[in-house]
Amino acid sequence: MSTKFHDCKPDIVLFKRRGAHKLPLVLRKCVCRAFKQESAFHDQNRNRIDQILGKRRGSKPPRQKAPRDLDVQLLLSDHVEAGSATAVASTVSGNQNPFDAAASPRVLSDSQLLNFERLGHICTRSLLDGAQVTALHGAVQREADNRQLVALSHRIRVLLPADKHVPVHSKEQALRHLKRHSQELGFMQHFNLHREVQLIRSLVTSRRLASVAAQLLGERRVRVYQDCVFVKEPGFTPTNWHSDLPISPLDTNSFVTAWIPLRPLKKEGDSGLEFAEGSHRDIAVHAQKDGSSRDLSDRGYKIRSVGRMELGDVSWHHGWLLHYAPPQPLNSPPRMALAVSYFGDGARIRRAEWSGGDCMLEDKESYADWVGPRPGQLQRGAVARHVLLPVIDVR
Ligand SMILES: O=C(O)CCC(=O)C(=O)O
Repeated sequence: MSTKFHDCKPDIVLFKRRGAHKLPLVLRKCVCRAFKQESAFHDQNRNRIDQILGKRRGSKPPRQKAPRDLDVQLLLSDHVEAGSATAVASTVSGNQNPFDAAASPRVLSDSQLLNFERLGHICTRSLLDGAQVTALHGAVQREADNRQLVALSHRIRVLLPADKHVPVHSKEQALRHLKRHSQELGFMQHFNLHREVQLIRSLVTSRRLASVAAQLLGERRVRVYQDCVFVKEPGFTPTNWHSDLPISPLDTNSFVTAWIPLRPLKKEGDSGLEFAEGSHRDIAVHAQKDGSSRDLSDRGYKIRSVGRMELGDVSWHHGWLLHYAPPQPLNSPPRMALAVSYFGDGARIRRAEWSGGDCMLEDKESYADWVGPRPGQLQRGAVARHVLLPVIDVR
């Protein structure tokens, strides 16, 4: 990357005039670095230039630096190299959020950003403190135990819409019904625990987590779309290939999910995520009949598993990236992962339903409170700004 900035120099003026946010992230970083280096060059050589021009040092008041484009300032202060971490960290000083108290925001490397752009996923190792994840596990487990029947009714509504009124009396009865009538059990889901549990709210609104989302998306403000706990009990079937954005009501490309296993996951013998690399850039795949094309064998994607994950590791995938998870083996304990999805502030709600239709059902539970015709809800086409979509400003 560092040898490439010269190529970008002529674009600097254009870049400033047009607004950095309209360029792809990798190009923005490249141009931004060129801009930084160009300014440093002028600062270092100003005395020499003044001598050549016959000017005497100190004879004139020092020249004011030209005010920089706001986006450039953001990229510089947000930027990944030494020194910038302090700038980012200073914005969180005094913050009581326990996840931010434990560590300052993680600054992503160029190769992580590039991998996310090209492949659609990355894993940030040890992003969270292991002991905090263990505490989260306890809090999530308590909620999940209380909500099991709600989650199973939701699963019946999604997988067997015609049976949506079937009463759910017990876990065993609901699982029997699902296994008898659907091939696809996959998981149980618990949505938006951050609305109930302070520790989870602290995590999803922490700069520790949200600043990674913002860097990956090239945003300065991100909103929490939802959190969702995915529980896969031993013997639960695969999570089918899908991408997250068609299931959401948002009209955006700026969407990322942090997937946080709540116990360490083995490479073999646990149901970790697998990704169809580059599929987030494959527009043609969405022209398939169901919008998600479950048979990927002829599309040439490289399938990559997230592999072993330790406590505190976080896997990130783009909203259009196709992903899957294998069955949870019978001889492994349940696998529980907290998925937190963020989107760039300013996204709108899609005007029309996604043509895939039924896949909208899965997240409906999550967004039903803020999308709709009732007072206080957002209409289609509106900017998705709502008290139920917490915003995090990572500047
Ligand atoms: O944990 C799983 O099995 C599915 C997770 C998922 O699809 C997601 O986080 O987007």
